[in-house]
Amino acid sequence: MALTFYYGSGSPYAWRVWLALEHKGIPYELKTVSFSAGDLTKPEYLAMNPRHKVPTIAEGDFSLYESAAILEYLEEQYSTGKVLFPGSVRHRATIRRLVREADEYLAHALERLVDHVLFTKQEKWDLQEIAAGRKAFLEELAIFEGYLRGDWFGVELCAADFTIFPIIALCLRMEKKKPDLNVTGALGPKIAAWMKRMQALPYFDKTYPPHWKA
Ligand SMILES: N[C@@H](CCC(=O)N[C@@H](CS)C(=O)NCC(=O)O)C(=O)O
Repeated sequence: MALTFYYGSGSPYAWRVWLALEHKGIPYELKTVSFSAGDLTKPEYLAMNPRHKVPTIAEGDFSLYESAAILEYLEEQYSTGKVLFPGSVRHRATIRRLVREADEYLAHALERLVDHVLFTKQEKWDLQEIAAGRKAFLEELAIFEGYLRGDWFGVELCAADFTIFPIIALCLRMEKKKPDLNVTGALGPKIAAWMKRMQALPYFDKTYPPHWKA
């Protein structure tokens, strides 16, 4: 049964799922929702996802939301030869820990900045709050810099890479609105080189948020 992927451009959580679908080579139908047109609060969407967020996947009458759970589902449901949780039991547990840490700490730090920079009008910016948010994000990034021992966050490219990359990419994207945020200049050397490896993945451009290309 064909998988439908409900996606919203710019969502780091939806981007994670898109990268995972492409990595595993799972066929899917992409449905891009419009935040501004209220697609997420339409009854048919709320029936699949009462939290009115992207991503959601659906296969017939089965639907699933929460990006971390979706990656686990894709891994168990689709044996394509490409895995999201490679390695030994301990390696796979470490990937799950990294996904959890990325959602619990790095994404929380990002969302604080998103609220203050993207979702607040420029004339109402609280520069002290933004500076504190930047500091908190960079402190988190330093921890993740320490976790990167090889080319990827796992023994191979894995769910943790697909989770962490979009979170950092959205933070860097905010520099378009506030250039002196300058998180790019504060990236550690290992994360900076890893981001280049992610950007070189054959399906990277396909998954790049469409409205960022404009
Ligand atoms: N924990 C969720 C977060 C999803 C999320 O926050 N999605 C945002 C976009 S980044 C959204 O759809 N927001 C729309 C809304 O809340 O109405 C996941 O990992 O899937």
